[in-house]
Amino acid sequence: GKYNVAIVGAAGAVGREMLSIVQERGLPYNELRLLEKEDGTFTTEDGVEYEAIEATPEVFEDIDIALFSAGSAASKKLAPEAAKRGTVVVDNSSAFRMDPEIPLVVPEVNPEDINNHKGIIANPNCSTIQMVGALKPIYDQVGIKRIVVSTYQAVSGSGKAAMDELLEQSKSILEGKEAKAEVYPHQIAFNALPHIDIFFDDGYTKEEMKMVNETKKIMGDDSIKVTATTVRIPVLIGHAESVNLELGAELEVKEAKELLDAAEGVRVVDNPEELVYPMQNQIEEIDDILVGRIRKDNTIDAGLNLWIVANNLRKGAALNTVQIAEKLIENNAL
Ligand code: 11C
Repeated sequence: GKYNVAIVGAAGAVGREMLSIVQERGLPYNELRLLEKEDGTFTTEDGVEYEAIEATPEVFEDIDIALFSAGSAASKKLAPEAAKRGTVVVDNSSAFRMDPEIPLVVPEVNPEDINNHKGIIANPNCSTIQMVGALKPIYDQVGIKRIVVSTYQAVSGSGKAAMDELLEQSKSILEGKEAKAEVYPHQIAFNALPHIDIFFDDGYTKEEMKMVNETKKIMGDDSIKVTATTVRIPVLIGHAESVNLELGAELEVKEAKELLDAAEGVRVVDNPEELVYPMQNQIEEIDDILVGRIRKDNTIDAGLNLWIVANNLRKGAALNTVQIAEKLIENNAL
């Protein structure tokens, strides 16, 4: 069968990726309805002009699957309206992720949770997706007691305006002019900001707590200890993560590589002799989660260090939502 599919927030950084991935992967749609804050057109990087219509509750009437990436406020308002009308929503915002009634899914990690939906499925945060995707095969083999993660995140995680800001600031600075900061509280060009999303009273940021809480929910294991430091760096696309693990049992580097290489959606890029390791400037067209710098942490009994890189707009967002939609269709779970 064919399905009516909607993309909410189609003109945004993630929405545009959804649009191209839906077409690229051949999601069997009948109509692809592009929705935005208001009626209008937008042009993608390949020069194609698209028309978007205003996202109102009524436009979901005949929609089977809606991919949402228009921010939490839009999701909170419109996702329940869509679900009420029989649409299955795959929501990329943080609005519903920690709701115990709503599945939070990475298809390579917890595909079975898809079938428990009541109209809304949440897509995890980008930095969480790439971490759990890489850690799942290791977790299944030896268990994971504790995760210490530091991130190096691209500005596209904040949307298109932040990408423009990085480019404009870089240009201004190279021309000896003043750099204007609007999206971020400080200059991001030639800088690193240890601050993503809002701060809580205990000093952690919301991005850090997403990594802690979403990891436990997706892995279905509250006993995993997670501590995170999330940092914005002047890269356009691609998040990197330094991950230190305390495992349930010893795992040799060779075995870790074999496990990761065999896992769906994961690729080992690790050959220090040839100076080969995952890098953010190689990730623009890549769907896989890349893992390198795999080495033992000999300061603890069963320690392992990894460097994980993925495309935050694709696997971290748009691709994962489309993969959830594919599973919904495959499982007859609409
Ligand atoms: C960032 N992780 O890189 C964020 C973007 O919870 O969906 C995604 C925010 C979210 O800024």
